Amino acid sequence: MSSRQFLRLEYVTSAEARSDGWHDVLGAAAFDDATPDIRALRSGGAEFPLAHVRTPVLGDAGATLEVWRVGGPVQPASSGHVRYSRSGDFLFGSVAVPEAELASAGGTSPRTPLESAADLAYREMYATLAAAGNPQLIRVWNYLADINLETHGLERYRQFNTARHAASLACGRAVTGSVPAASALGAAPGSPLTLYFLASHRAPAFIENPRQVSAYRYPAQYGPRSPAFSRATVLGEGSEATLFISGTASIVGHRTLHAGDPAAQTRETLVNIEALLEEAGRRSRMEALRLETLAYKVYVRDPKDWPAVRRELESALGPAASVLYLQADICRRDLSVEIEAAGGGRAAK
Ligand code: 3EB
Repeated sequence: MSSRQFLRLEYVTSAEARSDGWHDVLGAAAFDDATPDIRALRSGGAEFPLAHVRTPVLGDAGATLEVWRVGGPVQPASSGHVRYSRSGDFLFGSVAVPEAELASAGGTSPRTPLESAADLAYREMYATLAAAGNPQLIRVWNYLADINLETHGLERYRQFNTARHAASLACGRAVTGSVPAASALGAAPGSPLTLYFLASHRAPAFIENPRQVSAYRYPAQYGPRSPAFSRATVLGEGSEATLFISGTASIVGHRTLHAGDPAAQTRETLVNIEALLEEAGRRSRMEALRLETLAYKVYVRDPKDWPAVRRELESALGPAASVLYLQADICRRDLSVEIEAAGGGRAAK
């Protein structure tokens, strides 16, 4: 049988999106204010889960969709705050939890509204996975408003880490080692906590970066609970492998390098990504993936840094690479840029 299915990633502008076929879309994320486009998609019969992420798109592409396609028929469903779809071995889900919904949950609650929202989102995500036969999380994207703002005595990114850690343990999930690739970024003020995720019944390879301390082993100076993510995951082997590179930044060991120099941060980040490509190739007998063949999402904190960041990427990847630039706050104040990537499968051939 081995009806091997491949995940295929595309970034499409909303203008391109209207003319596309949607039958093989497992799930998608819309960046920037794509609300009218979402309505058009829905009225056109598109039923796949769609995360709405409020991070401005840099440049003039306008609202952009990140589209994950599979080979076969897709079954959409929902449960609580989770909208999800399954196709063969894959599950894609999207969850949005407004913090205001949780703010009245109880005056004596020891949790902040964000912690309550993250706790609920993660529990519902894990419950969805459990109901689907417990596939493994491969990749999670997390977006939260005011990520660097301190409230209740703790930066909101650190509150998020506290809740992710607790909810994962409570649901019997790993917080070190076998943890998904991830990104965690800021979103426009007032945005609900928004996650989307990919899961599979096959276990991925969990890849760490030899140049970096594993995020789940960060020392306590970065917050009371460490972020629970792997530097990358690889699903499948050889020419059928798909590589998911987590949000990657100018961090060596556990320290930020090149604070205040976005071009140098971009170069250091690319060195980290190359180290991950090498590790992934070694660990999963993948065809050597080259930097130029991946699809990238680049988060720039300050739009004025975008030209410098783009110059570095164009010189490293060439002009033809697939790169979506977004404005987003990053989880350490001294980071100006963060880059995630995915690639492989058929596209790598
Ligand atoms: C870092 O390397 C940068 O908390 O899920 C990157 C990817 C980062 C994922 C997360 C955080 C997360 O620590 C920040």
